Amino acid sequence: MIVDRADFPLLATQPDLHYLDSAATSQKPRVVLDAMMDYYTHDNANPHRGAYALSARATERYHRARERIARFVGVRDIDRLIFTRGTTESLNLVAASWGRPNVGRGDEIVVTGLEHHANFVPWQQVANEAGAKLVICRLTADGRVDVDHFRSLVNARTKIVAFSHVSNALGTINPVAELSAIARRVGAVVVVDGAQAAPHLPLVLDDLDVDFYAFSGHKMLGPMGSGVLVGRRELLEAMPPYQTGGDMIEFVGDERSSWNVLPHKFEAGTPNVGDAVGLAAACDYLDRIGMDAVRRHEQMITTLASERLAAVSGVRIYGPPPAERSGVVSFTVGDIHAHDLATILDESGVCIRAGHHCAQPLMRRLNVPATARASFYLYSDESDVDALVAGVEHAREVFG
Ligand code: C6P
Repeated sequence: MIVDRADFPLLATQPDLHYLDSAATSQKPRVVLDAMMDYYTHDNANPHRGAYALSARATERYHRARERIARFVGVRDIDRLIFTRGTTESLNLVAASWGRPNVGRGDEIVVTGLEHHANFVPWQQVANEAGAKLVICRLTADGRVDVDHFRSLVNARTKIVAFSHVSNALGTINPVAELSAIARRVGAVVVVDGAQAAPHLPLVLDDLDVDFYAFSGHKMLGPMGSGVLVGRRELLEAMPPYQTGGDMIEFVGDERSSWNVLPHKFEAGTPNVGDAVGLAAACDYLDRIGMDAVRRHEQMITTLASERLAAVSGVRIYGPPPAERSGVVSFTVGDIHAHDLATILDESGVCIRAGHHCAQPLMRRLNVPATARASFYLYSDESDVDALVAGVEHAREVFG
């Protein structure tokens, strides 16, 4: 553990809990809860609207939160950082506002077999509606994107390539720069699902040659309901709005309307200031620890968990070697169903996720109905690994 468990009220008050489901959502440090409480206690008003000091303060806090989060992910032009409800909404925004108007009959969209449904189904929908083709890149036996196959799929008909930076189900870290360079050669738009990367890897998005990058606040110590889309300015400016209503308009005529400037064009309605403030506080907390230290810690704990689990008879681990994975260990234990395993582990306070992890195309390719997934974060430690391994051994005894 590289942080004090006492920083996290839920973990501090439940000392016997082994929370190994941080890829689903992270626990929240007190500083995040305090920042939100402070906003609602002192500065809460509807921003951008009221002509009074309190509303101006709310507007200022929203703006400062955007600046802080942009700095955390290495984005200088803060207007290209759009607040959303999470990765799912960010990706649906791109599919609706860039995909629908730009993808036509005969075009192709390339995704990979690793994708979370949030980066698969929106593209499937765009393709089906447009009469375009969804092309799915193969994986290697150890759960990486087969880059040669990817290269062979990308051609003059490819309008969009969409892939995850880090797989939620296997933890595979994809070679973003290499994949985006392949897409660039044919002028395809590059969409990256960063839901499992932003919380765990140091990021400088200005240095990544991608058009859209999506992530969720709640997986990186921030509140649920906070999320981000970072887009290329020229594309965002040319795109129609995703939703219409208050805040996102410049002028509303009886027949036509015009749109506000970025980022407001894509933030219709009352903004979620409290959650943006909470996510900014999460960025402060993560930067104090240092994302390099977060990554090192997760590599250590994931390697330890993988080695210890692999030594249990019947355990099969999916995905690349631990050094090339984020803090995820996806595994099966003999014939024991992942849900039964999760139930047994829960009896000893070990929280893991079991199932298809919203990645059914991947499960089909792995030829398993479900896996058990333990996922780690900066508050995980060796006692969590001990409890996980003991629980798995116990499950083996129970199920013979
Ligand atoms: N994965 C998991 O347990 P939202 O729900 O919008 O915050 O994030 C969706 C999403 C998109 N892409 C990836 C790679 C993800 O991991 C997730 C969320 C959670 O793996 C819940 S299914």
